Amino acid sequence: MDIQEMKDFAKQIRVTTLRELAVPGFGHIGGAMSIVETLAVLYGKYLKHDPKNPLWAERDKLVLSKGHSGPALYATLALRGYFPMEMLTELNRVGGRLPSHVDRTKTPGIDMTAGSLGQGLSVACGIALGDRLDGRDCRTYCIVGDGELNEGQNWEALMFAAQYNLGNLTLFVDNNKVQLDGWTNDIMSIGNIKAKIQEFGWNVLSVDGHDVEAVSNALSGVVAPIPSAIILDTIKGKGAEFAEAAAPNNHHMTFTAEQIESVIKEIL
Ligand SMILES: Cc1ncc(C[n+]2csc(CCOP(=O)(O)OP(=O)(O)O)c2C)c(N)n1
Repeated sequence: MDIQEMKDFAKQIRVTTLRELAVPGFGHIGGAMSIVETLAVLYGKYLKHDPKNPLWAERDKLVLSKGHSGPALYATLALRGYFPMEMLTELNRVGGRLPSHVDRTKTPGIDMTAGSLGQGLSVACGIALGDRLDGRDCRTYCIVGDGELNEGQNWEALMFAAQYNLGNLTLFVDNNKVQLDGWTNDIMSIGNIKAKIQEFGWNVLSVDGHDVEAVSNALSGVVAPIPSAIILDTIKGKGAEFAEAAAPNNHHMTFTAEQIESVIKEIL
């Protein structure tokens, strides 16, 4: 996809995610909306994948470590043809294939089961190292939240990736400044994320996470022999006005079908 197509794809992902969330009437709207542009760029251009063969060994892998943001990834996977669009109605349904937190045993296209925060980057390191040891030419992408970086295991993984020169690993930090119950700066500030990760020996870029062109340009600049991180400056709830306005209480919300439809009208 070119830049305009990726912008259109982002809009489609945002609207599809909102319609998906409208079915149960509750869910993790905030952290889903903040990664939409990143998913559009990954699945629109960069990710080497095959929706008809989700377990293709040579594919690039995506670890959505902030697994509660599944609704946006499910919408993306459905739009790319991993499963029928009608399956999106199963979100958050007991026994359904789209659980509230992503699960690789339930949904085609999910590469790691997540929900217990802080573990994804370690798993991504293992996948990237394993691909390299097996001679596979593929990349691993991992998305963590800024609040999630409060978990110490991330910092072990940052050291590990630098030590083993995991140039085939790209980390996205969705820096939407909010976590479950407040602003990250008020709960446990992570300070200058860029400087910290750089100091761990990574190649680090910072971009507006809602600017498709900027995210795309950042991704084209991550061909380094060392691991790369892209810090995404984002807004929790982006595009869903009622959710944006509720920050920092917009992690998990209830909403009406009317609220969702009026937001969709604004987007379209
Ligand atoms: C180990 C662990 N501790 C606590 C939680 C509860 N929890 C779920 S989401 C969340 C906040 C995450 O914040 P952030 O990573 O910034 O996510 P985002 O704002 O992007 O949704 C917390 C504390 C969890 N899922 N796992």
